[in-house]
Formats: sequence, C-alpha cells, structure tokens
Amino acid sequence: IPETPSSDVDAVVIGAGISGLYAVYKLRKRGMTVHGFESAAGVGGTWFHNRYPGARCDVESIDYSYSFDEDLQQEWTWSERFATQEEILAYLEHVADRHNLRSAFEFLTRVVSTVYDEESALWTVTTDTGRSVTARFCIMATGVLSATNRPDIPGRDTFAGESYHTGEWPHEPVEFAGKRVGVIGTGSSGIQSIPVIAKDADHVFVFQRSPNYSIPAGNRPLTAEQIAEVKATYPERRRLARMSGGGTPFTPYPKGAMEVDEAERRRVYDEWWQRGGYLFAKAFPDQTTNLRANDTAREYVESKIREMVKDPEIANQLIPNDHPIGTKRIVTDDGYFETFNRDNVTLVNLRTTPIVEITEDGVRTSGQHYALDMIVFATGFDAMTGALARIDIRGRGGRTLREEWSAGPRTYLGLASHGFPNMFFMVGAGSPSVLANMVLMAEQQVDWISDCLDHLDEHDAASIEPTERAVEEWVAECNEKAAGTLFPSANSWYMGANIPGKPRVFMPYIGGFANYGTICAEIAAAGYKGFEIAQRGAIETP
Ligand code: NA7
Repeated sequence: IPETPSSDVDAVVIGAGISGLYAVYKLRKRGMTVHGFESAAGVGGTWFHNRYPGARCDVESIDYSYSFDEDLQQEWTWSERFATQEEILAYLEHVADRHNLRSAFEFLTRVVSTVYDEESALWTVTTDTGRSVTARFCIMATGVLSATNRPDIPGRDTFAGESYHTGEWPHEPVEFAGKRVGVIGTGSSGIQSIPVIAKDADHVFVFQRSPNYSIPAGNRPLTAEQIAEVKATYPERRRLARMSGGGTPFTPYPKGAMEVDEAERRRVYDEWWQRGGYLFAKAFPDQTTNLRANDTAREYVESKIREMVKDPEIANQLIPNDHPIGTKRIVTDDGYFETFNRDNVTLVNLRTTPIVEITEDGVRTSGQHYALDMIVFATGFDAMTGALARIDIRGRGGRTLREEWSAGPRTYLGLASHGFPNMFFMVGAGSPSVLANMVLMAEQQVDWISDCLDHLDEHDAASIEPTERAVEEWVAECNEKAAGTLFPSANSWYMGANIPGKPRVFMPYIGGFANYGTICAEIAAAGYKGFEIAQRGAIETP
C-alpha cells in the first residue's frame, strides 16, 4: 500500500458497530493505518444502545454472525435461536477483542464534520472533543437505525417521572415494579418490550398510533445437536444465504400465492408461521408485489391475532388496516398479542384519541389524562440517513451531503455519492441494507471496498467517486425496483414517512441481496464501471 505521507492515517472508520468493526479488521489486513471514532463508550453499535427489555434480533443468531473468520464461527456457540441484545453485544465484544479492534477506536467521541480537500485528496475528520484527523478514505459505518427519534410532542420535556428512549436505554437496571408505565410506539422496540415490562409493572398503557403486524418468534434454546449440525454445514448455509434475497438461507415457496389453491396456501402459511418471525413476509414470492396475494397473508395473520387476543374489540384495534402486510417490517415478537389479555395492560388507541400533550405527571390524550411514573419512547429512528445527516459532510467544491440528499439519498450502489471522493457508506440507503442480514451485508460491502482499494493501488490512483450519471441511473433503478412492489404504499421508516418533513423515498435497494452482490461484482470486474478514478490529475472513466 503506498503511504500517503501527508495524512495522519490511511482511513477513518466512523462507528464501531457490525460494519465498522469488520471494516477496521479488513483495512488493517490490507496493511492500512486506520483510526476509528465511536460516540458510545464501547463497541456494538445498535447492540450497544438498544438495551431495552426484550431486545432481540429478528434474524436467527446462527445467521446473524460474521462468516469471515471460520475459527470464530466454529468456536462461538449461540444459546438461542434468536439472540438477546446482551448475547449479541457479548459476541461483538468478543470479536473486537479477538482481533484487537478496540485499539483502533477513540470512544466517547462523536464526529461532527468530515471535509474533503481536493488539492491533497484528503478528508479532515473533526470531533466534538476538538480532535482533527486527516485520512485518504472515510468509511461511514454510522448505522441505519442509530439516530433516535423523540417526537416533538407538546410538553415532552416537562414530564417529571422517568423517561427513556428504547434506542438510548440506560446501562443501570430500570425497575418497573409498582410503576405505571406508558409506552409510546408499537414498532419492533415497543412490541418486544411491552410483554416484558408488563410482567413487572403495576400497569402498562400502550399508546398505539399505528398497529403493526407481528409474528411470534418461536424462539427456543439451541440444542447441542442443532449447533453441531449448523457448524458442520456452515459453509453451505452461508452459500445459500449469499444466494438469497435477504441474506439468510431461506427461499420463498417456488410458486406464488395466487398460483396455488386454498389448501396449499394454508399449508405454506402454517409452515412459515411455525418457522416464526418476519420471514413470514417472504412465504410466497408475490406476497409483497401483488395485493391479492398480500391479502391472503394478511387474512391469515388477522385470524391468528383474533385467536390470541380474547377481547374481539381490542383485537380489532391491534390489527393494522393502513398498509399491506410486510411493507412495514413485520415484527418478531414473544407473547405480544397475549399481553393484551392481562388486566394490567391497557391499549390506548391514538387513532381515536390522539396525544394532546405530555404533562408533568403523564400523558393527556383527547380522551383523558393518564397518570404515569415512567414514559418509554419506543418511537424509532431517523432511519438510514439520519446519522449521516447529523454530520457536516462536505465534499468536492464544498458541497454538503445534506443538500445533495435533500430530496432523498443519492448513491451509486449505496456505497458512494458523486462529489464525495474516497468516501464509502456502509449498509445504507441504495443498498439492500435493512432488507438483508446486516452482518453478511456488511461483509459483502467491506470486501468490495477492499478490492476497490486494491484496484486503486494497482493503478496508482488518488481517488474514486461515482459519476453523476451512474448515481442518477442507480437512483432510478432503486425507485423502479421499489415501484414494482407494494412497499411505497406504506408510511414506513423505509420511506422516511416517520420523520416530519423527510422526503418520501423508498430508501433501500429492493432488488435482493444476491442480485445486489452480483451487480457490485460485475461493476468491479468491468473496471469499476460508473466510477471516476482520478489518477495524478487525469480522470479515467472506464
Ligand atoms: P419504529 O418501527 O419506527 O416504530 C416507532 C413507533 O413509534 C411506531 O409505532 C410509530 O407510530 C410510533 N410513533 C412515532 N412517533 C410517534 C408519535 N409522535 N406519537 C405516537 N406514536 C409515535 O421503531 P422501532 O424502534 O420499534 O423499530 C425500528 C426497527 O428496528 C425495526 O423495524 C427493526 O428493523 C429494528 P407510526 O407507525 O409512525 O404511526
């Protein structure tokens, strides 16, 4: 690797979550000097912050784990089918220690700006602690569900009781016993935490604006036999995952829901229901593209919800009626709907009685005042672009990423943006991102970036960035893929719809994880087609 004598390090990696950790590992393997910044006190990203009760991953533990280190894969043993936050964090800490990755990071340090200087082709990265580091490459591993959203409800900050956001959960234990707890939000975080909180709290009030589809996880401890089998067949499992639409070794039923009869459809839904969790959205290939097919899945799940909830009126209110099933991420739960059979759980329907204000001692809806000791904000994130928008990113000619993306994210392959040379975005908008298994997603992108840096070195190049046209075409491709599905019809965070004023654009690439990998590989093989590679002043456009 040719040294860049004028820069402090070869690369800066921002974020010590799943993608940042692997980026540090891989770039160091290339012999690069890497400096990492992380705003938290430790590694883990999402799994560092989301410590709320009941927090788990909805991708099976054996799949939601790194594949790059075969020994690690063989030595690490997951205890449950769906791992808890605690176990995933312990795993990531183990990986960090095993590969000495913590040493790259400066913790409790938030990056406030990254500014590109065209003459030196270097980025200057500045932090809230007043540090500045120059680097040739910037890897933005800032997370897609990391910028928390605390809605601007009147009186929000006047509440005198305990108040927590699920995505910034405290490290000290939170006691619910004897307390009246209000949970605002019924996405994954609300739906996972409500049953656990209800077990201890005096009373839980669930403030629901939009009901969500949720499917029991079917979680269970993994047996020694299951683990032995997975470990013996890991390479094959990973191969199938890489060939799949979502980065896990599952493929939909070979026929569409509208191509089979009622009995066959029922059998397939029963099977996927047993399998558990959000994967139900993928039982049939046409489920999220054809509304009639979607209706069959929706009706199946509705009947299940009605079986689980004793009071038919409450069941009605818990059943979504504003989006096709699967167009918002289906939640993977553990006893959510049954929780509403408890005497100490009250559903507050914000569609009929919206929140008017938060008071010193509770929440007032248009219906009544609810006196509370604690409010849990399970109100989600400024997803996919929020964490980047909170950094002042300035590329060539002083252009800002915020402005460039003001009408929605504009990337090529999700990896890079025109006007921002040598900056790579991890697992974000324009890539399969949250629609895929994030761990394999991160590995695929980091490996691609690493190969790209090899290419730059081989050509003695100073910088790489996508052409405006390549970005234009990729954005069009992403939009076209989304338009072929039912996804844009939902007010989801995929669409930016949960954040007031955010442009309404379907942000992930929905063409599938395997297809995406193939496209990235083909572009690399074609000499990084669509990228401009600057070579000592000359521009080479393959
Ligand atoms: P989500 O899925 O964005 O859920 C946030 C919830 O908070 C959702 O039910 C929102 O209702 C609700 N919300 C947001 N703002 C308000 C206000 N102002 N008033 C009432 N209710 C509100 O976030 P999660 O943390 O649960 O999950 C994020 C992802 O993490 C998840 O999909 C998994 O992939 C992992 P709305 O639907 O907007 O009406």
